[in-house]
Amino acid sequence: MPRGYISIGSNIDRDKNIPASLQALEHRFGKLIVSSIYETEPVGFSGDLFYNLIVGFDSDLDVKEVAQQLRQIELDRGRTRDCQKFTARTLDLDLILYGNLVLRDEQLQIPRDEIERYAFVLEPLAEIAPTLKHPINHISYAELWDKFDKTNLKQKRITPSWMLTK
Ligand code: PH2
Ligand code: MG
Repeated sequence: MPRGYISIGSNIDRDKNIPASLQALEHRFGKLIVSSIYETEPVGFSGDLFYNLIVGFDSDLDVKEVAQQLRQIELDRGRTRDCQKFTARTLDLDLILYGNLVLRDEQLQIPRDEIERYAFVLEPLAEIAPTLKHPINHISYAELWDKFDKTNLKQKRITPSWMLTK
């Protein structure tokens, strides 16, 4: 059964949308492996700070079906699909990895290039899957994070109050 990893981000109503997304993901995919939450500066635009995290899950669903479920959870959280990558969002759920699958078509890119490009994806991924290797370059996420250029890095681990009561 492949293990998938989802990158989660929100910078609108994040203290509502992140816990709601975790509940919805657990409902659909069962037990989750959940990273710490990182508070991050928006990359590519200016605006409110994000919460970003990564969750892992095990599933036998087809990858397209998983992606469809993620789109539905985003819509349930009031996401509008205006196709703007660099804008504020209530909830962004990106499937970044699905086992060792390598897939590129109009809808899906697995593994997502963002794993190596963005600290808000790589740091939480390295936290929960340090020894796992990237399916294309075969380098572990711990090593990729170790080598990542951290100058001007604007993110920190935080513990929102709703996490303490979980
Ligand atoms: N997502 C983007 C663009 N910029 N910046 C942060 N900090 N976190 C994100 O999740 C994010 C972003 C496009 O999806
Ligand atoms: Mg995204």
